Amino acid sequence: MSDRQYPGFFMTVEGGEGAGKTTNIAYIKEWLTTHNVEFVHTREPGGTPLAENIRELLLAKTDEAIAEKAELLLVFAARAQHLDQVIIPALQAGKVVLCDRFTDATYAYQGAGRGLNKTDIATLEGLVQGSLRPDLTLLLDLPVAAGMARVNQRGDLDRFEQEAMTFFERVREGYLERAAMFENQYAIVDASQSLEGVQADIGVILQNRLSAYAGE
Ligand code: Z5A
Repeated sequence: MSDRQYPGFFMTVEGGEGAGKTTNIAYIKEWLTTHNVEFVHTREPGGTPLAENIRELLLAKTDEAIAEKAELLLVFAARAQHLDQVIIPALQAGKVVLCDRFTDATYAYQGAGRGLNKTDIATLEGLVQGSLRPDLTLLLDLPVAAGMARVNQRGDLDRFEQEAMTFFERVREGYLERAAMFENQYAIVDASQSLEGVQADIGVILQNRLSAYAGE
């Protein structure tokens, strides 16, 4: 749970390649607007000009390979800025923060995917976030092959999207492992369903978890 010194609600959306985050975040924003919920939509890596610059460094395909620990530190540098400038002020103001990826992605991609030490990730998490954790993490889950089939239709792939299937299998397992460990934080949605089915499930979750923030 997030540090309840903040009156707002911290919601993150996670998932592997082709899980439909962008598509479903658009649906969530529509739901929040319809229910008169005051919210801030943001993303990681990114969310501020400085953090967006770090995002570009992380996603660009360059000749110089990024060392895994450099990647990890860049992710947390962007996060520190994002928390300071955007997330914490919004939570302090009592708003719902809808964040496209957060630290669970670091455990999944840098931890499970790259094989970096989870204790090191936890140390950085504590340094950058203190006790702040998402109140709700919506995990859009689907088999890797199905997700990749959707992504491959998109054309130009970024530095992460070029990884091997085995990397994405580990990422998926990493997310599912965290969902099992933090049952109160996570809501898993079967993202292999039709879009209508996925959004019906998301609607139920939002109704259950966010009605207290609705302005009806
Ligand atoms: N990263 C990291 O390593 N460590 C960290 O700590 C953080 C991030 C925070 C950028 O993320 C990268 O950063 C990410 C991990 C790393 N690696 N990658 N790749 P991002 O979130 O910006 O990028 P993304 O993963 O590509 O997300 P996305 O753009 O939202 O893509 P998506 O989940 O695939 O969503 P989509 O574009 O909505 O859907 C893909 C396609 O599927 C699209 O054509 C849809 O129309 C279709 N779709 C969606 N849902 C359905 C259903 N239900 N049925 C059929 N078709 C569907």
